[in-house]
Amino acid sequence: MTTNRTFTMIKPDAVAEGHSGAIIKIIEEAGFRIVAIKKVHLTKERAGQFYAVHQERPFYDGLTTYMSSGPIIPMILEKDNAVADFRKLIGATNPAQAEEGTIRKQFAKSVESNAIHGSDSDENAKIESDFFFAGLEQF
Ligand code: DGI
Repeated sequence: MTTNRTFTMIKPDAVAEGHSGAIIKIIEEAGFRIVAIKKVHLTKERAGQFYAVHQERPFYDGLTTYMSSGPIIPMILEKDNAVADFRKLIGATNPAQAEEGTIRKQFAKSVESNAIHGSDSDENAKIESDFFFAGLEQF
């Protein structure tokens, strides 16, 4: 993958409440091209694998229960400076600290149910993209 790609997923609360279209519109209007997209429902075990880095944290059980509570929409996105620009577009993990105009400010309900994910490095973008998408899907 080039360094101009990042990985995102619209999380269960935002999908269930019908915000997927609005969120995708914001992402495209910010200049990101959708490279790959699908809708999946993770098991708690698969959600746990995705967030394995947090397995010792007190919020891990709640996080994996939440992430397996309904369908999500994973996507690979492409744009210059994709990782940093996308983190800026989604805003802080805790929506109470997210800036006006960010996706989390508009759609996140809490630090856990925070509407959307964005990779925090090029390396993780690649790992996370490969977690959800086969090579043939990443065009
Ligand atoms: O990259 P982010 O999603 O912004 O944040 P992260 O990678 O540090 O954490 C991954 C997810 O774990 C985050 O989107 C929500 C959850 N999380 C992180 N910190 C906390 C948390 N959940 C709770 N309840 N409390 C936390 O302090």
